[in-house]
Amino acid sequence: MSNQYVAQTLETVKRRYPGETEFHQAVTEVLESLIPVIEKNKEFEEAGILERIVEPERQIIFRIPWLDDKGRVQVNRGMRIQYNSALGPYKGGIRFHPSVNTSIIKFLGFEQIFKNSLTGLMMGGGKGGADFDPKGKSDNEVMRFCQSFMTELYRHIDADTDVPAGDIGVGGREIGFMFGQYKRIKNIFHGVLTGKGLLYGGSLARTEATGYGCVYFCNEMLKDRKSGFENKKVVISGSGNVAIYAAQKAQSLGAKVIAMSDSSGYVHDADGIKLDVVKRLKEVERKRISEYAAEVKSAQYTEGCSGIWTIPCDVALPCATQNELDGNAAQALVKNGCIAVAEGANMPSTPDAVKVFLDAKISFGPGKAANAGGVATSGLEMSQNSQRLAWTFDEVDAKLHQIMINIHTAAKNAAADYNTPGNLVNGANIAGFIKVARAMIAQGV
Ligand code: NDP
Ligand code: 2IT
Repeated sequence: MSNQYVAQTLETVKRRYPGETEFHQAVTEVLESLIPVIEKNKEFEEAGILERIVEPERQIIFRIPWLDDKGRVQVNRGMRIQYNSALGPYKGGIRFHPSVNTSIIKFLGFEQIFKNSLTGLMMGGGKGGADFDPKGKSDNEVMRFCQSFMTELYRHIDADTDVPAGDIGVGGREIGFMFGQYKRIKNIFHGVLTGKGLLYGGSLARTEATGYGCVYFCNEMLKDRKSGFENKKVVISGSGNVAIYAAQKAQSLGAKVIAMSDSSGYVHDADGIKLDVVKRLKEVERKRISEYAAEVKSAQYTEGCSGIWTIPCDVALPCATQNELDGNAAQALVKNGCIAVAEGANMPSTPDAVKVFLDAKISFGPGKAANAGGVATSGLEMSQNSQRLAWTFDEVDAKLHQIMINIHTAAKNAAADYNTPGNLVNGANIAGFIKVARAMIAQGV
């Protein structure tokens, strides 16, 4: 299926931003799945919605100078892309990783628009980051870096303007340092960041939310197949925030998690991953996943990441990074009997892999739907901060669970309405897009 308006918009994006491959990939997937919507609703083309929605409202790129422990000057590059504010303040994480560039932050910011729309909460889309590598840095170095990052960023954000949170390389420690610097400069204590510590305005269940939400979403997909997590073998890539809490929730629903990874390699533990060991190694000691196999005799460690998808499993949850699961990996999963894949990470499956999953008619939950529980719970943190109240873990978790059920239903219904029943890629893109597009029309050009 092709459409001239969609094709022209894609061509403009590629011409204007040459070489931004991840950004092109994300825009191509969304725009192609919107073709039936664009053809049925002429007002979107008349209002120029596509050419407006692909272009960020604002991009801020800045220098981050800081002093390392030896007193040497270091310089990183930071950015915040304020993508779309039709539904609320810009909202989305900050990533600290050496690979960060405008292509990656723009693909993430673009996806975030539709993800945030799917949550049903009042949040626009944005993303930020820096090419800083927290690995091997002391706590003091991380603190000085975070302070320098916020010394520029503070003037562009606010609780009702743009509310950043964590992503790869940014967890509770980094959010604490950034919050402290914001408060020092602005002399305001309010919810300008989410994922804060529980002592100073954080929400219970935000740490668990992305992983839990991904499993809640996957559970809905499994229910549609008259199945569930009980006794399922689950492979999870990554061993960071999302992966750890996806594993925890899957185990609590009766699944056996048999493999996890980091950017160096993966561990396979046929007896079932001992999550207390992973949590200590990763959350407390900041060590490599290879250490797990050194401690746990039933586990084997393999160097390199892609082999994890050749381990036979019923459910796969890619929770590490973009394009970590390619067409060959997808074929291996399908051949080995995998029935469901839910993306905890953003865009972890390549377009080839997505095609393999959809063609094989296994259940496939795309990231902007399946991992929306993190930002949804950030939205709940914003609500609690505005009210100056704190809800219990169970209250937040119940709201998160219901939001994930609602997102699944919305994506499923949109897929069916536009003649691709079961295709949650189309369904999530369509359901997320329509709300943003209608809000943009209502607010004028
Ligand atoms: P963390 O930094 O906590 O963990 C990231 C994990 O992924 C680590 O195990 C890391 O390994 C691995 N990883 C990172 N980069 C690569 C790479 N290039 N190749 C292989 N493995 C890699 O981040 P999160 O768990 O927060 O984020 C994981 C994914 O989930 C990302 O795609 C993020 O955008 C997405 N996400 C996160 C949300 C959140 O609330 N945190 C919400 C929604 C989505 P290593 O330690 O070796 O680098
Ligand atoms: O990709 C994501 O949705 C996140 N990193 C979480 C964003 C947020 O604002 O909580």
